[in-house]
Amino acid sequence: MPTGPSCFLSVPTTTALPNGPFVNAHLYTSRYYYAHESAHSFGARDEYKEVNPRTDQRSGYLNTPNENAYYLDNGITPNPNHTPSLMATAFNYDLSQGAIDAIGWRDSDNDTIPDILDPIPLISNIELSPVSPTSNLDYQFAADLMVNPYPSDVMRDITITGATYQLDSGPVIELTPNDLVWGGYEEQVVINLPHLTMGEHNLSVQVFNSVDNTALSRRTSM
Ligand SMILES: [Ca+2]
Ligand SMILES: [Ca+2]
Ligand SMILES: [Ca+2]
Repeated sequence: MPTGPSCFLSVPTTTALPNGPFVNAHLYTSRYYYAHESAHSFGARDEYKEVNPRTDQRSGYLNTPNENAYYLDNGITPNPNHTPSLMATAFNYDLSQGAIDAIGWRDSDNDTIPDILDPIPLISNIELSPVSPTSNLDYQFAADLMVNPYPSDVMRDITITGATYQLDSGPVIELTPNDLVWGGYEEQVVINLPHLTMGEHNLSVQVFNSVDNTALSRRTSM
């Protein structure tokens, strides 16, 4: 609630839980306050002076900064770019860019899928190691494949749907996850690469997620 006395002193009050699901309002509350509090329900933060908002405060599924906060990161200097907005100014319905980002209305790659539904998967912990100390040309690799949710647990329905690897210029081979079933938030793979020739080898691992985004990771070694 962006003006006058604090939310908790004015009557009737309107409040909302950050990221929802509830808005507390009164039958005769202005539609402006419903809009303001609803934005909180979707992750937007207050931007008005009285609650000392700072531009370094992050929120929403995309964990984006409160760009239109009244104060800069230090909490003392007024933000020169601060403008009237839904989250700052009573009866103003303009969403600042900070609020738009927090709500998730951002499409960084312009493919019409908003960022919150369009993350790139991650490949981590690719390890190449001899199968045993006595078989130094028999290698195996292991990798962790995971969805890349922005730092929030609000939405977790994007999954890993598959992965491939390619050794040097050989064929692209589909991987099977250790638990045999794709479709988790995280999957692990371990593949044996027996009887490699001496010298340098290139290993590529590609992973796919359920929104058709892929990540490719290359490793040269051995
Ligand atoms: Ca997109
Ligand atoms: Ca995309
Ligand atoms: Ca699995």
